[in-house]
Amino acid sequence: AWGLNELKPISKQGHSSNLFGNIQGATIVDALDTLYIMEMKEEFKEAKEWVEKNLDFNVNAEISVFEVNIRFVGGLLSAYYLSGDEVFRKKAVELGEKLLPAFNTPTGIPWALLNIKSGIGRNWPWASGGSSILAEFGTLHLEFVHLSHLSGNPVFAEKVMNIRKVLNRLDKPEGLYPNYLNPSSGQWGQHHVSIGGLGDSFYEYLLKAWLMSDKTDEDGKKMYYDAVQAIEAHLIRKSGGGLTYIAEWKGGLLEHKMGHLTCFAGGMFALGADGAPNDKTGHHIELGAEIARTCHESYDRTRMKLGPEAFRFDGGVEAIATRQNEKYYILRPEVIETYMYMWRLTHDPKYRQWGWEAVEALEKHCRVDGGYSGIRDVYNNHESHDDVQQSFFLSETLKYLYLLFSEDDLLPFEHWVFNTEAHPLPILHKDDGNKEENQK
Ligand code: DMJ
Repeated sequence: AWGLNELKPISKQGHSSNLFGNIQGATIVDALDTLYIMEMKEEFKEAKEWVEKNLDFNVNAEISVFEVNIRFVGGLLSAYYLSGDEVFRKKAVELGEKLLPAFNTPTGIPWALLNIKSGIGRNWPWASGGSSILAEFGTLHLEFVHLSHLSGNPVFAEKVMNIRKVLNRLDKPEGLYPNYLNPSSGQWGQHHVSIGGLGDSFYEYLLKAWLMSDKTDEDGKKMYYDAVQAIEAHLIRKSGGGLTYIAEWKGGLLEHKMGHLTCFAGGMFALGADGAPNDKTGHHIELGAEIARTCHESYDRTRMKLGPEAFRFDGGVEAIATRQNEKYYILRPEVIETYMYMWRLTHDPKYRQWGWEAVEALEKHCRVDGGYSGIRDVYNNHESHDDVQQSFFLSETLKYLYLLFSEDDLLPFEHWVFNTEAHPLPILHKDDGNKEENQK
């Protein structure tokens, strides 16, 4: 599968997902920084040579703006900041320029899908009345600020600052941000709110935008802590058995379900604890710890000790998937990501123990001849493999595990923030335009 997007580790072929159109090389680009951090020098060199010779954005491809941004732009930016190799900076900026036509909408809220040859955009046909998705247009900020920083062209930062402006003008139901926003009318679509799929990394990027700005982005800070307050009031609940979970909100009604994707929020709450207003630092750490515990329970209550895609707190169950189509595990990182943040911020050894349980389960159930595969039902006695190794397994799951068992001075939080695909980006220090300092 070398040079293709993803790997089918059982059939040992390439796997192509329509998220990347016919841009190729998702796994190579997503894994560059992981190779670098793990000191896999030969492999990094080979991957760099592939990028130099073959990574091509002059293709007729309809791509997901969000996926290409977090995996390709994010991957290239991190590879540049870690290695200093110019090719990665050039390719990141070239790709960023290709994404700019996505913002040609009446409000400047970008389309979800873009043909990078014609510059024509559109939205997912299933998204509420032609809406753009909160977690998609809200997860461009970190990369686009860095694109402006590295290219000297302010246009990238202007595009994402405009998204902020549009959001700030809108009324928020109960202080919450719906998952759908129409890019033509500038109005919300359906009032569905989620800290998992469709919403998740929007909240993550508010906090990280503030951290990445060396805590100068006061707007990002306020939006983040206000949002957390509304989330606590309306979405966070405790089960009868004492497990804290984050429910989904549909027009005021709660669905007592939590996605694997939502488990990243434990790490986010802990990362944001330090800046929490009104002496709430301890409370935010505690919230992170409770989410980590709940997500660990979702793993521990399966036969394979790997968590399902979504688990419920209703109908007499707690932290268990009840629907067949929610029982799969596709090598996602969010639970391990939260263990890594909790470990770094508390040094409670249980997070390393929980991480090690996940390592053992991955080796036992997901390891196959040609790599690692997702599992169709984590409650079953026997593995039914989906034969896909998602590119985020190398960029996120393995990187966060590696960091969980490394010293804190490997990519220290004082200098780096991780984009939502675990690509580290340096904090832009206010007193220092000097890139070398930022690269520490
Ligand atoms: C990744 O692409 C990113 O972590 C994204 O934020 C959510 N989905 C996958 C991993 O589950």
